[in-house]
Amino acid sequence: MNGVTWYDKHPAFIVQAEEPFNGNAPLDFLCQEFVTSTDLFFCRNHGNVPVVDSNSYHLTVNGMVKTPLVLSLDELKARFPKVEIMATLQCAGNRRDELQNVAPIPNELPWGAGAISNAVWGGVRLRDVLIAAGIDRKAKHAAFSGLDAVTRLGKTFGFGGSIPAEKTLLPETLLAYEMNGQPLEPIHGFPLRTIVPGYIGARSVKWLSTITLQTEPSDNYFQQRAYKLFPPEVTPENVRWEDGIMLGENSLNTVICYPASGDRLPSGAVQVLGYAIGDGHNLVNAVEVSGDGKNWIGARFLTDNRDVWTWRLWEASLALPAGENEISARARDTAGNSQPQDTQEIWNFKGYSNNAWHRVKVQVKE
Ligand SMILES: Nc1nc2c(c(=O)[nH]1)N[C@H]1C(S)=C(S)[C@@H](COP(=O)(O)O)O[C@H]1N2
Ligand SMILES: [Mo]
Repeated sequence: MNGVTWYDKHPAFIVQAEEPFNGNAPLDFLCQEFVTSTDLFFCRNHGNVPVVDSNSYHLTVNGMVKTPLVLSLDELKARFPKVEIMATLQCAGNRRDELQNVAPIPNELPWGAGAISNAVWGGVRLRDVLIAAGIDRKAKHAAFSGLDAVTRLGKTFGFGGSIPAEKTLLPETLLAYEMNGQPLEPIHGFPLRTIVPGYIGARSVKWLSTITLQTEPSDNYFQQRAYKLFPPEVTPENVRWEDGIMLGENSLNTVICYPASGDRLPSGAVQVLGYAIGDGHNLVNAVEVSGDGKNWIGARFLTDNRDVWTWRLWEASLALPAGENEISARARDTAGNSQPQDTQEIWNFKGYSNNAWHRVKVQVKE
């Protein structure tokens, strides 16, 4: 694999799977940039990367609207004002590997803590498009469908999912055609994707083909089966899919990006670096770090952005004794929410939403 770069990704990019293509930046790269460079932005795909011709491409808006729309990319750009929003995408499977240490989670990617990245998205407000189509106030959900081909349960279909109608009308929810000032890369959804700030990455549907306004959530596999949360006692054998919670907003999370587990560090103060992300409604306003699980110190935020859907990078300096040390990090938000201490209580058989305190074990030299 050395020397091979996939989809114009950085040589340091860690490829989790080649087909479908999944990968992320090393954590020490990730925490160095507030806005992640596109070549380090994580990729999460469930099917192929479709090659879409932007000249013949069109977006369909249908369902509970007065005037269904079929828009080319040029029409979309000409009819609606362009806006830019900075938003962090996090896959609900971020940090699954720690849940897999509690009990096996077969057939799911063993994501570390790198399935998250931050970008500036350019596009039009979904709200503007839905107002132009005349959204019916009885519509409760907007269902999105992509042009890729995913096979599940013997059927092949485009990846899809939905968000509540209220979220479609908020100014941050976009139909994005640009990422970090450039047209979307094919791997990130060219020519158009949804960006749903504050929500799990799965609702930011790439290669967007259709938006359908309806009374119920999407019937797509990725809304009805995958990306649902179950209690720890539920297994693939006894699951009743309709009982799961459809994931929407992110959960409050923080991760130590540097040092990494297994690092051998010189004696003296250790600089600890990481990211924190809120639940989509409340701002993360405290990150605490500990070397012994008892004494905690406050981290310093390195970034000023206070949008609730944008991550915050932080730094702390920790004095550690020689020998093995476990560094822990935890965050709180302006509503007083905190994170669960351990992975056991939040383990779930699909491996989603791990937001337990993050821990790394390091060796400090004499
Ligand atoms: N059409 C389509 N959209 C998709 C996906 C996909 O497989 N197909 N994956 C989703 C998931 S689970 C995540 S976390 C984000 C990842 O976006 P990225 O690959 O641009 O980082 O895209 C979402 N949109
Ligand atoms: Mo995801």
